[in-house]
Amino acid sequence: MSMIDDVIAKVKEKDKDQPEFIQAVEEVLTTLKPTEEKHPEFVKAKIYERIVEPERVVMFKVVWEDDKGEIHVNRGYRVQFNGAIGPYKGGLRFHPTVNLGIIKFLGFEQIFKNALTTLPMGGGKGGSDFNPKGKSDREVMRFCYAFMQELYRHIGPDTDVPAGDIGVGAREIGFLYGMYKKIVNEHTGVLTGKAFEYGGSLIRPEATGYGLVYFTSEMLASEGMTLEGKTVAISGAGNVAQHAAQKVNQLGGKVITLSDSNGTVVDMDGIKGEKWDFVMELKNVRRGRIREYAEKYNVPYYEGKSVWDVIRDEGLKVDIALPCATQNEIHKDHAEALVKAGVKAVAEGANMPSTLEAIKVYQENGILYGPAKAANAGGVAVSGLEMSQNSLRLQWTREEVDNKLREIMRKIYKQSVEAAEAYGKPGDLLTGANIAGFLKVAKAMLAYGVM
Ligand code: NDP
Ligand code: 2IT
Repeated sequence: MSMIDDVIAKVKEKDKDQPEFIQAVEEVLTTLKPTEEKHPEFVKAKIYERIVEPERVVMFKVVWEDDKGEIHVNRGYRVQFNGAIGPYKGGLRFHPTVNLGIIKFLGFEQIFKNALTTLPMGGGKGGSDFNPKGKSDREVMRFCYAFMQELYRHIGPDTDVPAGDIGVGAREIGFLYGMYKKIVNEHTGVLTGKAFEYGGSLIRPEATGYGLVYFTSEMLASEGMTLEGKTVAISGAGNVAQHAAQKVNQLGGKVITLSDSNGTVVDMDGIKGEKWDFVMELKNVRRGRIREYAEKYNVPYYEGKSVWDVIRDEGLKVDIALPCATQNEIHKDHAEALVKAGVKAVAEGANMPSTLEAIKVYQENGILYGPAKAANAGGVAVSGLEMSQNSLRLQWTREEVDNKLREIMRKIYKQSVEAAEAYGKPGDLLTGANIAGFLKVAKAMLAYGVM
């Protein structure tokens, strides 16, 4: 058994009630095997064993009152996973499925993703099992206030800088930042994803989706292809899916699907122009269900099915798949259906949307595969640029930020390709991204000695 297998076995034993965390550790560490031989110094310093243990886990209760005066108790989390290369950085997720294992998987992935961005950010993640769905704006406000009344003591612009994720967007960041500012009496870059008016960065709302599509373009270019004329399946209908769709449209592709947790719409004419505007209003203003799109435009709606179920069951032809909803949405049978559908590239907007078995199917069938921590790093990259702008006390133009984002996505792709080659896995972007991110963090950890 290799040392890495031993570390994985220990995590499986110690954290056996955290399946998503185990999956993320297995995915990353398995691909790090080629570094064992080249870096005996990492082995000796037990870097592999140290990196799977969070530096700090904060769990707290959040008590709030709904509009009827009823009291609710939720659980809050912040996992400060690894601060070797910069302040902890990563989003907050509000979703009923949130538990410690999910936050740890997200925080662990974030370490390597943030290192890949080339910016100085450590890895962290947080959130709550609070369900914003169906809550009034005032209820969400009271929850965010209560959440920040505890979180504020654990974060800071040079300590830990949270942002959004599922269920946390511009509205929630506004409430959270407002309460932080009130308690601490400081205007600082303690959260990213802020609105432009109070210190946010232009392009941050678009950054994850745009970055995903820039990364996809880099992958396609390696085989002489572009997005022009390609049929694209996108899952989700939230922040990442919306802006991925917008950028695909701008680059001449055709987006034929969107989904939410209730079902999937298929529009073979493409979700663009006024139809895309409708989705933005539906999801960001009215907070409605994607079914309404099918009703308005008279296109098929598949209740209870994911995009990948629909592709499998209806035999749709698709060139590119961009999963942008949640973890483990693509299983082995879905991946096999994507092969049958003629898919050339899968790039992950969501975090860990493909199971380990699905990834194997992509790899065995020569599908171009852009793993989440490389492909969706545009969001946190622009968060890093928001931190820079806050420190400089100025705000860059859309063009400046978009150009920097494009350049960062190019660098992430290049680092991943080069590391894959250097460690004997040419063309394997998963191995390349994991190794490139790991090396930076491992070297920093080594420099600090034994701690
Ligand atoms: P949003 O909350 O804006 O949207 C999430 C979308 O995914 C919604 O359409 C939601 O449907 C759907 N969804 C969420 N959970 C589930 C589920 N369990 N089953 C089925 N559908 C689900 O979140 P984001 O767009 O910000 O995040 C999407 C993914 O991208 C996540 O994996 C996130 O971690 C990742 N990501 C986000 C970044 C960001 O900057 N926001 C950066 C990098 C990655 P419904 O409304 O019905 O719940
Ligand atoms: O998963 C992610 O990278 C995010 N949710 C964005 C994190 C951030 O700090 O912008």
